[in-house]
Amino acid sequence: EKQRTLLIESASRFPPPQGVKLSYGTSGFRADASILSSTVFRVGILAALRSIKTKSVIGLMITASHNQVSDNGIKIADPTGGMLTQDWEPFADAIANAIDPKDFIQLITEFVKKEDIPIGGVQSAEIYLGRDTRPSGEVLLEAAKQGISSVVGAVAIDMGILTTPQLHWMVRRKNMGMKVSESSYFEQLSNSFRCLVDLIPKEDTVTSKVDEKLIVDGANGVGGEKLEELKKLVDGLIIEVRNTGKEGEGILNERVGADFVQKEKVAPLGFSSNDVGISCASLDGDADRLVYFHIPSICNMKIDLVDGDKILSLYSLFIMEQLRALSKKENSGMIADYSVKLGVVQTAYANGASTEYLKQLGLDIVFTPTGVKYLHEKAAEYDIGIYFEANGHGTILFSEHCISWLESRTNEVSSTSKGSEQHKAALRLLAISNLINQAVGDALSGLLLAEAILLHKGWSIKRWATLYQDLPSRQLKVKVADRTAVTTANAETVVVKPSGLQEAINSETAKFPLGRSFIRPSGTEDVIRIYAEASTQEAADTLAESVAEHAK
Ligand code: NG1
Ligand code: ZN
Repeated sequence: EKQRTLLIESASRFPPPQGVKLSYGTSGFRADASILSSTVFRVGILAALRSIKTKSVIGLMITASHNQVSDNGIKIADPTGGMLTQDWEPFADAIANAIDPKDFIQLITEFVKKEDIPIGGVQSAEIYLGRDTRPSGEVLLEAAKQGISSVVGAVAIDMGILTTPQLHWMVRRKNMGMKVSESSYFEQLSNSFRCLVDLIPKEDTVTSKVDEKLIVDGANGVGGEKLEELKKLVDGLIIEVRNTGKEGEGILNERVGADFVQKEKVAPLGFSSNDVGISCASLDGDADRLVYFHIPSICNMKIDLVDGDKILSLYSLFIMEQLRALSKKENSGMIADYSVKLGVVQTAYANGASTEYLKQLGLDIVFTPTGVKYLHEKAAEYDIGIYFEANGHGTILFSEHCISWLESRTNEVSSTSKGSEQHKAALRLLAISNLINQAVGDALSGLLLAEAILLHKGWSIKRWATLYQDLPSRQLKVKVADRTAVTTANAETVVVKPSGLQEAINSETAKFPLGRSFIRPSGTEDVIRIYAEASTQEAADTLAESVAEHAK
């Protein structure tokens, strides 16, 4: 009863917006910040319930990633640091859209009963709150706190301004019983980076000139300022951060950031012809996406893009090399007694040339629908699962079994086999598992891993970019009244509804050599997205446009 009164009282301070329907989607709720207070308040309640139910710390991140600065959003980090379990998404949708306060209270009461959540019992709730640098973040943070404190026994802990992956990392680590702070995050990243660098064979002659420095576009968001912190702890890399979001540097995500760079294939603001030939990288607004690029010519600001697919390819190549070293018999007698199952997860947006390249490496490749939750889940089925979206969101997951096997490999070795190639390979894989974020894609840890591998291989970004040649591609979107009218199958590669549309796409695609095209409803915007690739840019453009005509 006390709980009921508390909820009614606090809910009355956050009336829901009229005439909008929100959906939890693949990245939580996102909308114009001005209409989000009630949603964030309600998600605060949900997070408290989730924390009581799972007897674990839950995370709430206030961010709208690469969206424009006037937008904001909220997403939930589950106990393992991953996305909210899909079975709770319908409840999230229901409470966010309940207009009548009575309906709202009833939804909660029913859900608590159905899920058997012991509110007011011995189990307390703890929620970590993080937010990006958006000005609307503070007001929304307050709404989240009020939502949390309207559940009896729930406590909100404000972790301050963070990247999305930092918050997920903290939730995961806390639930593993470890101490959590931002400095422990930076230490873990920089220590494991150093470990990888120390393991670079000294005798290897560097065949090509390694890039002297890396320029990083921080999208005028939270990632730039965090990278400034991290780089102080990292020896052996020269990193120049631009678009840090400091006064006068520019607007969040406006012609800057990983999303802009990957979609437009031009250099972000703040880069000029002085940067031709230099290795560059771009983060998105909450630093969970990373792409690399270099500007080949002073004539225009077109870039040679190293996207998520190519980052995935670099990681895969390096990990395969380590696994190969591990399975080699050496005099030490140490042999791999278990074969590590390595898998790669992509979506239909992966450039066809990347998939071809990975196949040639002999890798096991699987496709899932767009959305990190699908890729992550699939990657977790392997001993080592690498997933990336072309847009630069991805990470590498190591199974517990694989980690303990690697640990035993490194511990058991006799003094004679210390320093053997096998021993080093095991140490490298362990360092990667510590460096790369096991909760979600993380631009900062991803960047350090890419840099470590480039140093190891003595590769420049130009060498990396030539691993394979991307097929020309084009992405378009068309605004539609109801995006749910389109449904797809086979990891979004085939349209099921409306009927006849897939046949139309097939006949357009057949007109172009190496043609491939698909459409799907966006999970984050009211649009249908169109993707096309073909042997030339003109062909990809034409194909995308003609498919878009059919989608309208
Ligand atoms: P939607 O709007 O569903 O296409 C976009 C990205 C996803 C993912 C989500 C979450 C593309 C084509 N789509 O989803 O990959 O990152 O945002 O932020 O880049
Ligand atoms: Zn993001």
